[in-house]
This record gives sequence, structure tokens and C-alpha cells, in this order.
Amino acid sequence: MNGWPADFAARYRASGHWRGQTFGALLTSLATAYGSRIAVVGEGRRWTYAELDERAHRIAAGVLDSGIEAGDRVVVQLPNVPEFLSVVFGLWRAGVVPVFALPAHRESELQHFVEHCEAVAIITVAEHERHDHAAMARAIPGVRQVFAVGEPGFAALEAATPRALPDPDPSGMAFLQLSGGSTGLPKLIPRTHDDYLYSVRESARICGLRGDSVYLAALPVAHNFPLSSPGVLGALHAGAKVVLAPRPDAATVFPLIEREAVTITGVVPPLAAAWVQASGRHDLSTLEVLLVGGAKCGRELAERIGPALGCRLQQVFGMAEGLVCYTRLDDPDELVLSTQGRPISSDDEIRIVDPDDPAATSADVVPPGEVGALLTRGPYTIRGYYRADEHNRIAFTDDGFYRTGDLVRRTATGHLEVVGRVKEQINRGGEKIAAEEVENHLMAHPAVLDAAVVAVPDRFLGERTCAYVVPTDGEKPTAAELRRFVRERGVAAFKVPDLVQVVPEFPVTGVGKTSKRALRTALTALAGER
Ligand code: AMP
Ligand code: DBH
Repeated sequence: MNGWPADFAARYRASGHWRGQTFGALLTSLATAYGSRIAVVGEGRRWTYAELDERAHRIAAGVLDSGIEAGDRVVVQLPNVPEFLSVVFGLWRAGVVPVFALPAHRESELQHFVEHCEAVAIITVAEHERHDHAAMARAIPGVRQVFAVGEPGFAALEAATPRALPDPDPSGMAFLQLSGGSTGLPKLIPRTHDDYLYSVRESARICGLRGDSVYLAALPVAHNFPLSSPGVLGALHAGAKVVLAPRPDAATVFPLIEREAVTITGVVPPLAAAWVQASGRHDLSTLEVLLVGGAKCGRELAERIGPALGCRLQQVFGMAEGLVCYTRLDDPDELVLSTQGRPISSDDEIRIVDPDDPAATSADVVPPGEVGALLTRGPYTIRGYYRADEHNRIAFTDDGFYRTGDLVRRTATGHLEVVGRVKEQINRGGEKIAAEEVENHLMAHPAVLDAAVVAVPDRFLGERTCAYVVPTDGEKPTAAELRRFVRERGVAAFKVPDLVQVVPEFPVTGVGKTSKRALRTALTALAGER
């Protein structure tokens, strides 16, 4: 199912990338090696590797005792709490497949995840940021069970008696990660123990993680970046300490960096800018590396990070579908400031192809140094989304390359510079929004005839969303009403359009399609006037 062809799989095994180890087995060996070391700090609690190991054993048993079976899917919507780790390792040990929802997701997204993978349960938190997650989860149709951290049902999972469990297949689906997507609803990304562990292991090495490193998760930990680049998993792999920050703002994070002697963390560019602004009041001298990624880190910001925060900048360009690029810690400054890094693996295959042809094949490469659309294939890049045959025919080439939708240029050193994108997605400070998903919500409004959602340049976030709306003949809807309408349909707050423009009609392209390029140009002109 959606797997790598046998000859590729054999090659990745032969080169030692895929080692046949599961995450559950990894935790067992970590607990054996570093039992009494602190593994995770969060919410005032500190668990050693031995404790995390035991909690994961209990949760694995508790989940199976509750009737959930190996192979079942369970949506996990947890904020940055230590239970994220005990739950996810517990599910992995039980052979149950976690689906990583973000804390910002609401009814519409959760329902889609549950339906799409026929999830049997949701593991969430009773309340977070004044939102009743447990009630939200219980209202999702088709969910048999909801376990919420802070409620007795979850405590029962944690109190189960550990027992020996068969180790799941390391080459099978370990979890479903989310894609920001560019069409309709978010796609689900099937990752295996073998492929993900390879990217985690190499990320830990490339980011210089050691046993005495302290990794701080500032972004929501279920996101691929703080989970695996090198993330909490990379930190644990190295026997380091993980610190979970409840929120990413400087006022929350800086005291934690000081108190826990944090050495490495990762942020999106707007957060990096906010941290640079706020620096000076706290002792951040333990910080060695700041990873910046998720959206393009401009040169100006890149130059300010080292001096302001007293650490080395490491740019990261990654995607939940697989490919992750890093600038290396010993790269010349010029490359660190001006590129988004080079791939983890020498087996990551990169093709930069004709950007004007959405059906360009891996053979349609542009001349060296020119901008093109990035295609990639490799030992930790999926060959297809989960249960999405139709979309996969567009999103992957016949020979298995993933069409990232990103526009890049490659330097002679093999580093990639991200210069834009061809996919219909808005990158709102690292939060990805599929234009079509928001358009569909708007079109559900009775006064909306047509909608087109595009990115508008923003000084702080890089991009914000603007929804152009053509009304039906009746009364014109107001911008405020449409924004409220989208919010009330139960979507993540970051997807609610920042701007709404009601217009009589859309500009069209030569073939009669809505010209999003013309809409964007109009907006850029508008932004220039303000
Ligand atoms: P997703 O597929 O939702 O995991 O989002 C991955 C996408 O985020 C990439 O395809 C890029 O469009 C974007 N992205 C991630 N890191 C960077 C970066 N450092 N610079 C520019 N874009 C990035
Ligand atoms: O944006 C991303 O999805 C991302 C950014 C940095 C990512 O998935 C990653 C590193 O692994």
C-alpha cells in the first residue's frame, strides 16, 4: 500500500538507512541506556527515560484493554504536554496508528481525519487555551471512545498493567502525519518506523545533538518540524532532555531556556523575529543552535539571529511528506544566510523541473542554477498519500517523485534556495492553508456565488490570506460576517481569512479560469498603498 517498490526498499535496507527498528523498540533501548536521565520536562513535571518507558508500556496495555486493536487508527490531539510522548510511544508499542492533529484543529478537521481513516478513538486533553477539547472530540460522529488527559478515562489507561507485546512491523505504517495540502481537505501522510527513524537519526546527527543537549519544543509538538527535525524524537534518540514549552512566545520560552539550560530549539520565521526583538532581558547563553524553517527565512532576519540570540542559525526546509534539508553547522556563513539547506541523505533524489508545466516529468529538468519546481524521491519521502489514489496521480510522477509544489534554485554546493511555490497554498508564518479548503467553506454561505483565496504579502507573517468573494444577486455579505461564518464552521483559527474583498467578478485567464495571479497582483498593489 503506497509503499516503495521492492528494489528501492532493498537498496535503502542495504545502505543501512532502514534498520528494522520500531519506535517502541527504540524507547526500550533508550530506557536501558539512560534510565535515570531526565527525558522530558513539561507542565512542572520531569520524567526520566525509565518513567517514560514505563508509562508508554502501561498506555499500550491500557489502549489494547479498552478494545482498540493493533492496526486501528486513533486521532491524537495533544498540546505540548509530557503525555504526548507517553501516548504516542504507547500507541506505537500497541501497533495502533496515531493520526497527528494539531491543537488548533476544530470540528471540521477532526471529523475529516476520523472519517478519512476510520479512526476508532480520539486521545485529547480535557481543556486547552480555554477550549473544551474533550467535548469537541465527543461530538465527532463515528468515534467510539474519547480519552482526555485530565479525565478518569485517561488515568485508567495510565494505570493499566504492562504486559509483553509483539513488536509491530517496522516497515509498516507507524502513523499518519498531516499535510498542509493545496487541494480540498488536508491529506494524510503514511510514515513507517523504518523511514521516519532514518530521518530522525540523521537529523539528530546533522543538528549536533548529544546526550547533554537540551531540546526545547516551542511549536506544537505534533507538527513534523518539532517532532522530527530533529525535534523531540531526535532529542530522545540522542539521549538528550526534551523541554516542552506550553506557548512559543518569548515571555514563556526565554525563562525556560534559562532555567533548563536549553541548547537547541526550532521556530518559524515570525517567531524568530519576535525572539530577536525580545532578546536582551534573559540569559540565553546556553543556546547553541536555533533552527528556523516552515517558511522562508529572509536574509535580513537570518543575519540578525546570531548576534541577537548568541547562537548559530540552522535553516531547515522540510515537509511532512518526507524530504528535509538543513544548512550544516559547519557550512560557510554565506550559505547559512542565503539558502534553506541541502537534503539529509545522499539518497535523496532532487529534480528541478519546468515550473510552467504542472505535468513536468523528472526528465524535464531546467539548466543548473535556474529556478524550477522541486520534485523529490528518497528513503524517507512517501510514494503516495493515504487513501488518495486520484490525488496521488497528480501529486507524484509516474516514477515516484513527489511534486513538492515549491520553486527552488540549487547552488553548486547542492544547497536549495526556496524562491516561491506553484501550489495553491498560503504559508501563513509556517502554517499552511490550502486555498481550496477555505474557498469551499466560503462557498457554503448562501450569499456567496464564488470565492478565491490568495496570499497577500505581510511584513510579520510573510503571508496572510485574502478571500475574494463574488456575491449572489441578493444582499452583499460583509467581510466580518463571512469571517465569522468560516470560524463557526469549526475550522482552525489560522484558516479564517485575514482579509475579505467582495468584488463583482474575478479576472479570468486566457482559458477562462479565475486568474489568481491577477488577484495577487491587485493585492500587492493594495498592500503597497497602505
Ligand atoms: P507540509 O507539506 O504541510 O509539511 O509543508 C511543507 C511545505 O512548507 C514545503 O513544501 C514548503 O512549501 C514549506 N516550507 C517548509 N520549510 C520551508 C523553508 N525553510 N522555506 C520555505 N518554505 C518552507
Ligand atoms: O513546514 C514543514 O512542514 C516543515 C518545516 C521544517 C517540516 O515538515 C520539517 C521541518 O520537517
